[in-house]
Amino acid sequence: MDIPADLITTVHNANHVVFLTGAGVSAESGIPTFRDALTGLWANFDAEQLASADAFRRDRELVWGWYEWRRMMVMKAKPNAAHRAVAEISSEVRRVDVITQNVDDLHERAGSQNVIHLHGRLNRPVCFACQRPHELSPGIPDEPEGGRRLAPPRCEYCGGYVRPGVVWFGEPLPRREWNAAVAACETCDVLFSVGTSSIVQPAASLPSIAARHGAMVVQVNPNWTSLDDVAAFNLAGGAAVVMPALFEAVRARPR
Ligand code: BJW
Ligand code: ZN
Repeated sequence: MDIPADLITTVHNANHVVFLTGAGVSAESGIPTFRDALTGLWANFDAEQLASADAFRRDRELVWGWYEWRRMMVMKAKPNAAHRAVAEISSEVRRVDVITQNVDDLHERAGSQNVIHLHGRLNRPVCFACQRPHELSPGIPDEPEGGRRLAPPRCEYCGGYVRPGVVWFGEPLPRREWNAAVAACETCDVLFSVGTSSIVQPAASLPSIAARHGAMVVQVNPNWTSLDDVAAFNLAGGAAVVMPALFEAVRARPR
């Protein structure tokens, strides 16, 4: 993968780089992207239909079972070369912020610090009624593999049902995370949008915020997205190939 010389120079001279990541960054760890067709036991379901509070109210065992199956898949998965390159580039740039839409913890497990999770996390469930955090039992859950439905635990404080600690359609993003993401985009020199379809708002507006404040926007994605028209560079390829190539090119450039 050839990285354009102008881009290497810009990253090399940057004080502050933001990575905005989506499901594509974890694809090469074996985690299906959100808009990939569901497979196996879940082939007859549509992720967009399962990721809402209404869906949970309608059929909480179906929704909880789906999220437990995904949590199990993430626990078994390993960070890939893209997660590692994002973590390693911190050694080359004064300030790096990782803003992710992903609900997995693969950036953290690759060594990135202070990852901003815009859409919550699979491993931080909360009570649907009182929002208090719920402690999960340790280890990899084994039940969801057997079937698609699973009863959610009950809240130890109020007896309500426990729900996944993620942001569903129609719900506001966590205020602190959103504010931190906007602030980072307003001051960065370069923003990389990696492996996201740039469809879901408000996360999809972050590259434009960065561009308005003078940052160079770069996209890493094997497929077309609406960001193609905004980005100064489109690096068309898988994140686990492009990101290590970028890191190596920046590191190899003499100071
Ligand atoms: C690779 C690769 C490789 C593959 N390497 N790349 C109309 C206009 C504007 C907004 C709206 C609208 N209608 C409705 C809305 C609002 C809605 C929205 O944006 N909907 C869109 C579908 C249109 N947004 C919301 O509801 C948000 N909240 C909100 O607006 O609140 C308002 C409010 C304010 C105050 C009070 C109350 C309410 C919340 C959005 C939450 C999104 N949540 C989800 C689910 C999280 C839990 C879960 O995972 O189950 O987050 S949705 C889903 O999409 C998930 C993802 O984080 C998010 C983004 O998806 P992502 O990461 O881009 O994945 P994909 O699959 O779409 O794309 C993968 C990409 O990777 C592709 O481009 C591939 O090409 C690429 N790729 N292999 C690199 N190897
Ligand atoms: Zn509760």
